[in-house]
Amino acid sequence: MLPHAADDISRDGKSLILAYDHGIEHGPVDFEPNPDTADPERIFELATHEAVTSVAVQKGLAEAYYPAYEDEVNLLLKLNGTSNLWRGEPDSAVNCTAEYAAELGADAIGFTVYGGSNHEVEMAEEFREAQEGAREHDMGVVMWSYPRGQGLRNDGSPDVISYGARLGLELGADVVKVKYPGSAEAMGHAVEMAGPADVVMSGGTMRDDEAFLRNVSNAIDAGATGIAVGRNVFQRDEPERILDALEAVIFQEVDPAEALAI
Ligand code: FBP
Repeated sequence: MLPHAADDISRDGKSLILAYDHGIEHGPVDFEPNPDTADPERIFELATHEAVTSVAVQKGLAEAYYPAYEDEVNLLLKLNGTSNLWRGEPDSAVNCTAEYAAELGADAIGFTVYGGSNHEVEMAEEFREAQEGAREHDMGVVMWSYPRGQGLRNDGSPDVISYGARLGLELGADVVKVKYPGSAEAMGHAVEMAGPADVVMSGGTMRDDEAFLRNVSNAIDAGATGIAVGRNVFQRDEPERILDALEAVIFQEVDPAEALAI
């Protein structure tokens, strides 16, 4: 395995990013299944679980909560993000610079690029600035590569997801986060297109334990290095239990049924 700038947010080449930017991206509705999770403290506590290799948050949460957790948790600071109140063509406001992320103690930066959107050109240019800033400060770069917008009829198709993975490589991401394309074979193609960049799948909407873990296991078998997951952890009644199972599936490569029985 090649050494790269995202080693600080992985363990043995694998990663579990606990994503918690939902308060901006989707709004309070995402906390309804488990109301305690509206409190960021609960998520930072969860991020101390051994399975979690970093927590992905926006600047405001990092400023308020990270100082108390900096010895126990790796910070992946999301530099852009837009609320669900926005109704335009997919776009994401740059809310933080790489320089300020470094000041806050970030180990890596996260950045969304909506390839295919009317705003793709400007987003790629913003990504360039963030990526080069991260390199200056020795931080890893994680791209949320989510092609969507204007002409894209099916943003979850395997071809589109592989193209998203390739965009990440071409633009200089260390880790590319893509939607699960529906099968191990399709994930394998995305991994191949990403070359030396790591590919992690995004968790998506809530699924039952075994179906969710089966997708994760298929992704790992296909060469993905982990997951960036939010709702499938914090919307569960017992988030720690699914983190225990994810630890087994991702880092020990245990079969999902067995992982749930541990
Ligand atoms: P989930 O595991 O909850 O899907 O979180 C991953 C993530 O990429 C978040 O970082 C982000 O807020 C959300 O999904 C965006 O999901 P979508 O683009 O489907 O609204």
